[in-house]
Amino acid sequence: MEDLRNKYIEAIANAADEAALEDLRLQAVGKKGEVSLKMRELGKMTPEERQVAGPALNALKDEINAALNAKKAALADAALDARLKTEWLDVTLPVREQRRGTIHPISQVWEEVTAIFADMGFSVAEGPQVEDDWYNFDALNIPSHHPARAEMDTFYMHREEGDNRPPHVLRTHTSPVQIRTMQEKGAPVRFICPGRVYRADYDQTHTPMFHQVEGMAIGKDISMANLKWVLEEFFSAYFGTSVKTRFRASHFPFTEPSAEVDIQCSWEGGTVKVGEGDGWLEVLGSGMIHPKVLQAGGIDPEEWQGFAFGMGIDRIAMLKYGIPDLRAFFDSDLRWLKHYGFAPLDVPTLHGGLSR
Ligand code: 2NM
Repeated sequence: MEDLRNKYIEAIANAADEAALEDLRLQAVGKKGEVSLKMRELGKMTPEERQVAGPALNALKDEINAALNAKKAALADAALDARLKTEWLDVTLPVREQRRGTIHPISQVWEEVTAIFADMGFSVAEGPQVEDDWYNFDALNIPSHHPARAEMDTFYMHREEGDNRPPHVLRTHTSPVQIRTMQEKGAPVRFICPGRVYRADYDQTHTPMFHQVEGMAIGKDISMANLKWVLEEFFSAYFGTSVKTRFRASHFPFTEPSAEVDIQCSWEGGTVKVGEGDGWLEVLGSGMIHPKVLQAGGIDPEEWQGFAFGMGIDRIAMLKYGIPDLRAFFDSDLRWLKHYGFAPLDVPTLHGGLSR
């Protein structure tokens, strides 16, 4: 019995894992284990022999079971220790640097423009980017045969075969929003429409999606004189310095008369500086809203008149912030955004400053 005890106690102490322990348990105290077989022999013994061997065998069985349980717990502890070593975490290390996003220059300029016009009493209107061709063209006095429809490189959204209704288009300007807003609000009215517009054009100075802000003011006696003041006020606030404008006669289907507007600038040293010098830079189209356009907006041209204008947000963003390449606006390059982007939560206002 002493040999049996030594054999198992030693084997249990040396067991490598739980599977080996289970094998030993079966060999020793399982149903057909060595200790169990010995216990079966008790019946053949004399009562005297049994009185000695019985308790001894029971004690041996208990000792082996205890050794098995203790070794099992020790193996589990060792496994946990090993795992904790590999999963060790140094909570005293400094945290990783927080990545902070920036406000895209287009978003910044969009907000700046909105703040300046809001200060002059203009509200903001928005509308769909997928438009009826009536709102995008007809309502703006651009008839179906007009070359502008082709020239504008419109993205047409063709209907299913056999459906002869006119196609939808991706709006080529924000003017359709102006028609919708005239219809909704009537006159007098004063608002701007900033937004994304689409033309199938891609080169150094054109992207197929870009940003525009158009504006209009309608009243009983609104004139080009009011337009000139509003635009000079706008550009001076936007560039932070007094800016002269120059109006040149032009033609648009939706305005009559029409004018292209240049802003004063200097061209010294290969860089453009707005608000100084005697050079000019074209940045805007404008005019008195055509009577047919007022009519399309549900406003009586015999009673009301007004001005309208349109300019590129991306373009004036490049001018103000010295951004040389238009296409970089839409590359989503984080290094570019870090360089040209603006502090989040630093919302442009006239009292707090348009930008930092
Ligand atoms: C421009 C140039 C000139 C314009 C016209 C209208 C409307 F809705 F009254 F017809 N909105 N915007 C307009 C006029 C836009 O962009 C270069």
